[in-house]
Amino acid sequence: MLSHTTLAFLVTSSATVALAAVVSSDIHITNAVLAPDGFSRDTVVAGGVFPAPLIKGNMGDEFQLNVFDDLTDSAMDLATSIHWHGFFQKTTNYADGVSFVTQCPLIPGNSYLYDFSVPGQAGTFWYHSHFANQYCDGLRGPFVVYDPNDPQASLYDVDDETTVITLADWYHYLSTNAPAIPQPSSTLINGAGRYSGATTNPDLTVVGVTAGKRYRFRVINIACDSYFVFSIDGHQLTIIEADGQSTQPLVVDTLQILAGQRYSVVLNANQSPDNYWIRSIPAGGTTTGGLNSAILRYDGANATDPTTSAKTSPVALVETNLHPLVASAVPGTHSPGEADININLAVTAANGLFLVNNQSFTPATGLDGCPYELWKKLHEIHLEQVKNDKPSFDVVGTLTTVFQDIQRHGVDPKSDFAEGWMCPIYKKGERSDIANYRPITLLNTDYKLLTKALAVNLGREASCRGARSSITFAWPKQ
Ligand SMILES: [Cu+2]
Repeated sequence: MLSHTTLAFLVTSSATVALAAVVSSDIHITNAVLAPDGFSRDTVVAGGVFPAPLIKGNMGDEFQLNVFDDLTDSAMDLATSIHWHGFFQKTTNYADGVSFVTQCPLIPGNSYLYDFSVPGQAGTFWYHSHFANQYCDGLRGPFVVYDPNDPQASLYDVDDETTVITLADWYHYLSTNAPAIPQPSSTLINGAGRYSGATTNPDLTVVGVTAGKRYRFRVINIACDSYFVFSIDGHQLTIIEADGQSTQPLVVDTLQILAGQRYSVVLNANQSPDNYWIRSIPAGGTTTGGLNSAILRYDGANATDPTTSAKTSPVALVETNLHPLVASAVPGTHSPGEADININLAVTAANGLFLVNNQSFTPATGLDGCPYELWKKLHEIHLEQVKNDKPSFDVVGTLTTVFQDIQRHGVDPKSDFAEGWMCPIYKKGERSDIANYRPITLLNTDYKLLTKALAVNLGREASCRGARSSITFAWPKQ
């Protein structure tokens, strides 16, 4: 059967918003050895599985997703952050999850509470690591916001975790070892697939249906790179949603779906109870030997591979034929170049970089962005701790150097650290004293010991107050 892990949720009613709820969950990011296509590799995953567990809620809900960085495998990235793909995050940028843009990444042993609401948004979304290329190592999963008053509810009978279909590319090397032009080793449908040249053929995903019922399949391309042409033998697909936008129903045989895109399609299980190939074909791919495939199995059908064929002249999705269910007003005159303000974006490439109007994004480094140098140092210290249970080098000396560096750069702590991460340390009874210090956030309670050591060394008393698992050390200004 289709297997989707669903996060254990704590859902509580909110007194302030009618019908809205708070959806709370702890999400642990860990390293795991997985073999979704039969080939074992180290991964970075949420909840220990690929794809990551389904997160679900209803339109208008508030999500409180507490992400824990429990990573230990330094062959891959140890820092992390999570982006919730498709949500507007109006007034909640801090929950958007983009490392070095809207937040500093988490480092091992820390957690970060992503707290956001999704007013007016319902449909099919997903979530993934937004630190370097880490999501290619496995940290990606589905996110569905149901509309209890879905205007298209009459078009389908089943819409639950069994009808979520994730399409992924999969790599047999770590993202940290990827070649300049990565090529996927296989593709996975709901976390199962086969690769070319394998000596054993692992089981493919089976999507079960009952004859006479109509299913809302939420198809999500969670690939790092690949696009897929998706189809189900013997059945038409009625598209009713694209990327969180309800659409007027559009009947197709196949649809091309690019990385990050989502479509809801209604499948009417109106064929004879049997097995049918589900195909998700990347560029240049085939479905020979069960590659890029899963199985649609009717109740009562034998547990065997399908013998069906793809349609020879399928009706493919033409995106311009898709129209929103409810037209939204568009400002300006509805023709090219007639907007109130026209902004030209010339996208080019040079020296391996993409450029927009001749500019390329440069991630913030050093103390101008995230306190990267500090972050790296703390990271090293933490690694030492992970390995040895206690640091094997001169912690006080190292931290002193780091702090001096920071002092030299004149970092404004307010702009460098989200306030919620602060847990100020100050001399007992001298809270106002903090103004004379540059607080440095030493993430994780593990650093309490280090901080105390340093505090003792400096003859200062260390204490920690605050809700989060971070600790701030105040270094005196000169
Ligand atoms: Cu995304």
